[in-house]
Amino acid sequence: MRTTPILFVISILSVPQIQARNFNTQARSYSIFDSVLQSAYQISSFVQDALNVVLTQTQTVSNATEDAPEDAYLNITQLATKYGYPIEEHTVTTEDGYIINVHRIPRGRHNVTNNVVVFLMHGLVESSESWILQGPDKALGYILADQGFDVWMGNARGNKYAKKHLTLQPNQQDFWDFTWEEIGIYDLPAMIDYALHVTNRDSLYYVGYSQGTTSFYVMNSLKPEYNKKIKMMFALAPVAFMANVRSPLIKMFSPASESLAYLLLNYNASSTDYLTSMTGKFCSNMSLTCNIILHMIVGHDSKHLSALMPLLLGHMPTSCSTLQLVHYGQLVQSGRFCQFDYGAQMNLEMYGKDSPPDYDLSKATVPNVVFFSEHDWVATPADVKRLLTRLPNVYDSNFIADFNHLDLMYAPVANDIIYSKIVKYIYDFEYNTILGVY
Ligand SMILES: *[C@@H]1O[C@H](CO)[C@@H](O)[C@H](O)[C@H]1NC(C)=O
Ligand SMILES: *[C@@H]1O[C@H](CO)[C@@H](O)[C@H](O)[C@H]1NC(C)=O
Ligand SMILES: *[C@@H]1O[C@H](CO)[C@@H](O)[C@H](O)[C@H]1NC(C)=O
Ligand SMILES: *[C@@H]1O[C@H](CO)[C@@H](O)[C@H](O)[C@H]1NC(C)=O
Ligand SMILES: CC(=O)N[C@H]1CO[C@H](CO)[C@@H](O)[C@@H]1O
Repeated sequence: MRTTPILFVISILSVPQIQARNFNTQARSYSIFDSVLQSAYQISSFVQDALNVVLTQTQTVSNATEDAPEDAYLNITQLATKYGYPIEEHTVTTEDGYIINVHRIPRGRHNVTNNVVVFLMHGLVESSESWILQGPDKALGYILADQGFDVWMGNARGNKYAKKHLTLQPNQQDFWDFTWEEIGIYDLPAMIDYALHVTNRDSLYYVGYSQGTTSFYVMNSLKPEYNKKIKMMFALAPVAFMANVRSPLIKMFSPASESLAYLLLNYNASSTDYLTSMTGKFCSNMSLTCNIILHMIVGHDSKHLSALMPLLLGHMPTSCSTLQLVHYGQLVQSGRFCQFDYGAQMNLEMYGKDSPPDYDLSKATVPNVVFFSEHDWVATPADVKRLLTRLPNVYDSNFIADFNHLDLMYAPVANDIIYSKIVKYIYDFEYNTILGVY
C-alpha cells in the first residue's frame, strides 16, 4: 500500500504522446540522464514527503474504503433533481471556440427569489458539480439558492462539461493548448456576459475556489473592463503567489524541481485524461490510495473530510490541460504571479522581453472577501498574505484555523464558518449600500 503513490507518480512520468506548445523548445535540450542526476535530490525529497503523508494518512482515512454512496455516480442534473432543486444547463461559446456548459439553479427549495445573481467558479480538476456535492444545507450552491439567489456554476474548458470546440477535438493536442490564463480571459468573460444577459443584470457576485480565483485575477488584470461587472469577489483559498506551496504533487511540476514530470511535460500540451482514468481505476477498489494522493495535493489535515471522500472521488479529478499544472509549477519557482514562461527567446517574441510579465493586480479593483486556512498546502497562509498586500480593494479577510485546501469546499462545518458569512456579506452589500464602495 505504501508504495502505490510512487507507482502513481511513475505513471505520470511515463505519459506517452505529448507535443510541443506552438513554439521552439530547443532552448531546453536536456539529456534525460543529466536531468535524472540533477533531479535525484528533489525526487528523493518528494518521495520522503509522499511517504510522510502516507504514514500520517493511513490511520485517519481508513474508513474511506467503504462503498461509495449513490451520489458518487450521479451527474449535476441528477444530483440537483434528486434533492428537489430546479437546474438548467446553458451552453456558452468562447471567443476562441470552446463550447462550455454552464449550470444554473435559479431558485431554491423555498421558492423565494430576489434579483441577486451569484456566479461560482470551481478549482483545478473539478467542475460545476463541486458546488453541490455536500448536499442541501451544506453545499454552497444549495445554500445560496435557498436564500433566493440566482446561482450560476461555471465550468473551465477541458473539464467534463466543457470538452467541445467549434473546430478542434479533445484527441487533438491543439485542443489542450491553454493554461488558466485562457480560462481567465476567454471562459470567465463569456460565461459572465451570458449570465448577465439571461438575467438582465449589470453585475453579479463571484465566488471562486482555488484556480477559480487565479483565473479571476487574470481576467481582472488583462480585461479590467470586467471589474465593473462584479459586485464582490469571494476568494476561497486564493492562488496567485505560490512561493510557499507545500503540496508535493504541485512542486513536482515546478521547473525548480527539475523533475522528470516537468521535463516530459514541459511546454507540451496534453490532457490529464490518463491521470483521471488511472485515478478511476485505483479508486474503484482502492479509495484509501486515492485519499492519500488527494491529501498529498491539498494538505494532510483530513479530520473534516474522511466521511465525504468516497463521494468526492466519484466526481474528481476531472480533466484539465497539463499546461495548467506547468504554469502553476512556474509560479512556484518564480514566486511571481505572471504569464506563461516560454523560455527567454520565445518570451521576447511573445512579450517583448525575456521574462513573462506580471499580472497587474492593481487593476483588480473589485472588492475582495478572502478566506484562507492554516493547513492549506496549496494556498498557504504566507502566499495569501502576500496577495492581500497586493489587492487594491480588500473588503475583508478571514483566516480559518485547522482547515486544509479541500475543507473550504467540502468540510461539513464550512457552512457555519464560511458560507453563512458569504450570505451575510451579500445581504449587507446588496441592501445596505453604505457599506459598499460604489
Ligand atoms: C470508522 O468506522 C467505525 C465504525 O463505523 C467507527 O467506530 C470509527 O470511529 C471510524 N474511524 C474513523 C477514523 O472515522
Ligand atoms: C446526466 O445524466 C443523464 C442521464 O444519463 C443525462 O440525461 C443528462 O443529460 C446528464 N446531465 C448532464 C449535465 O450531463
Ligand atoms: C414554486 O414556484 C413554482 C413556479 O413558480 C410553482 O409551480 C410551485 O408550485 C411553487 N412551489 C411552492 C411550494 O410554492
Ligand atoms: C473490485 O474488487 C472486487 C473484489 O476484490 C472485484 O470483484 C471487482 O471486480 C473489483 N472492481 C473493479 C472495478 O476492479
Ligand atoms: C520537453 C519535451 O518533452 N518536449 C517535447 C514536446 O513534444 C515534441 C513532439 O511534438 C517533442 O519533440 C519534444 O521533445
